[in-house]
Amino acid sequence: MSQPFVAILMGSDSDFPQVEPAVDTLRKLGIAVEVKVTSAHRTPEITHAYVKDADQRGCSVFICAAGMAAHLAGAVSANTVKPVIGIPIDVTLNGLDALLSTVMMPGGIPVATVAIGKAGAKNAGYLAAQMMALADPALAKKLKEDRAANARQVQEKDAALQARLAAKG
Ligand code: RP5
Repeated sequence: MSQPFVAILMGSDSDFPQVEPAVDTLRKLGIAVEVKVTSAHRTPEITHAYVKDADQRGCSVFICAAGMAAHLAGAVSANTVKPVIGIPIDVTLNGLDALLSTVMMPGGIPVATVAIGKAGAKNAGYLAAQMMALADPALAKKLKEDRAANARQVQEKDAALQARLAAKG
């Protein structure tokens, strides 16, 4: 059986700077990733064919990023019953256009929509990993360790801030 992987689709290569944290997060957790530029509007047939093919090859979760009238996540969800996570990209209107286009799906075709831009992309990576961890105890352990490391970093930052404030008197 082929290795499970996450497919990250984006509507344009111009989306990549905001999508990159999703790639980094998944790679940090040791999850295989495929990244593809394909558009719901500009390359609908290629998008459809890729989703069907990736689904059959063992894609566990699809992450879809698009800006403006962002229909990519919805178009992907229409063609698979694998979980689909949508990242609204900030191109125009501060990303609000993409947020509403991604999140407001009709009943029966879900898209789990994360925050606009880079923070959303990071969370898309974590959310996909958490979904995969339901059937992968080793991955669940990595995620718990990652959370603990994050908490330690916050505590260290707090300690540094307290030290700076104390030094000011
Ligand atoms: C969307 O249109 C893409 O996802 C991108 O966010 C936006 C603009 O694309 P480019 O004109 O930069 O290729 O479909």
